[in-house]
Amino acid sequence: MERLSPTTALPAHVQRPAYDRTALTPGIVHIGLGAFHRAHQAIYTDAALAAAFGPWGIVGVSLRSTDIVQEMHAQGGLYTVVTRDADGDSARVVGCVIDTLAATQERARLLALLADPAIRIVTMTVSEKAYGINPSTGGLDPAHPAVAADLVTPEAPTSVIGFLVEGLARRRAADLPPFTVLCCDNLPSNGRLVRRLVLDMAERRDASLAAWIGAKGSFPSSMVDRIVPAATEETRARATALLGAEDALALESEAFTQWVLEEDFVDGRPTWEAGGALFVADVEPYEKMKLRLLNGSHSLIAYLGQLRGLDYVRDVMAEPVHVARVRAHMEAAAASLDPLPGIDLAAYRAQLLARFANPAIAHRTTQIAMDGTQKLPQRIFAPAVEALARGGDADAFAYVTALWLAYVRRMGPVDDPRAAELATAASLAGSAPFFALPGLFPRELLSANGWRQRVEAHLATLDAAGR
Ligand code: CS2
Repeated sequence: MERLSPTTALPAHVQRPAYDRTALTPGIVHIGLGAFHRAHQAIYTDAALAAAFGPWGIVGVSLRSTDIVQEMHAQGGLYTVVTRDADGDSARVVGCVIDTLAATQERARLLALLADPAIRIVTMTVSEKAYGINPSTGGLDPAHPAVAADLVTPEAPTSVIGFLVEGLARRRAADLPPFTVLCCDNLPSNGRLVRRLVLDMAERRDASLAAWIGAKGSFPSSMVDRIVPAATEETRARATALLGAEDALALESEAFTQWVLEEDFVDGRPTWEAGGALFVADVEPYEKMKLRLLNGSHSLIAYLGQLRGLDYVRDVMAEPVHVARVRAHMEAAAASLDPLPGIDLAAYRAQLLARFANPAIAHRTTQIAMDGTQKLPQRIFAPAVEALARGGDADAFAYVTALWLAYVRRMGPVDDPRAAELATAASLAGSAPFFALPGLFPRELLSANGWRQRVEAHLATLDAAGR
């Protein structure tokens, strides 16, 4: 069968780029070419280009893998997103990723692009662990392997922050304005966080560079949301059936999508609102809502599922006793939030329950369970601290923590950048070795009256149940 390419004659029911792709020139570098970016930001960009065409083609960068780059080249940058919900499947071919490159093989080309005045925005989805955050300080961790390497040879970067800093240094040297740095990962105040990391690395090489970035740079925060499971053979088979052509890069996603951004761009942006993006003055309340209600519940579901042998989120949601747990968690998470004008939290929560239960979406609990040390601080520990400060018992958060510890103990070694430390902690008796891991648990939780005991009590119940 034919492979999807720009010359494929697509069936009428397949949505396709509604603009002249051959006239599109690069304006955005995106770092992290995973499924999420391709089913989220790229779709907003396609919608923006259809509504108001402009020089906003995306150059997609893969930091580590080279396979995705080869596949993208083979399909002329095109790929399909199949949206799956109760109304059935629909396919959309996305066209705005006009070039791709592998950072490990084409570092010089990437650095040249970052210094090209045509590139006005650099976006990223590289996952929580790639930023090199020191959990104790919230600043840059100079011991993170890629960060450590970049501090020695900043002109030959390997880390995402290293590329941003070297790119900005080259622009300053060329007397160009900086590019806007737009983080699209599930981190709290993600713009401010990345700004701090960039300034931290810049400061270590040249204080005047840090001052320039501090004065001229912009780092809007953004909240991103769409459930996009890792693609499988079935995903590709479904896309092939809809397209009548083979697509090695096909993805599937739920219909729901949300993007909330701060309006703070140095030098313009695509009209992403055409795809439904919301521009607001302060993204933080939206981020908190999403991290605590969606992602926090997701972590609960993932560890419950892992301990009970349930492979998919929808399997966990098929059991009323687990749904009751999810509801109780959402109740506690919602109580940790300030009211958000215009947002009906009860409706948001009801919608989340339906999204998690979507029978057409096969979202693996293993995928969400990974990297717990990078995810739980903002999803579980931060709301726990605030709940305690408001006089609550933060028991719901103690429960998820216990599930995670039970998961690490029983299913280890787990997929986590701190896997070795977790394995050591798991080999020792009790939960104390976990609580002693540097920078993981906020001090307020460790010193809170009775919270650790709650975790231990839940853990004892889980151990007694043997599952
Ligand atoms: C998930 C997220 O893998 C995870 O940790 O919680 O990827 C989640 O699916 C997205 O944030 C949804 O927007």
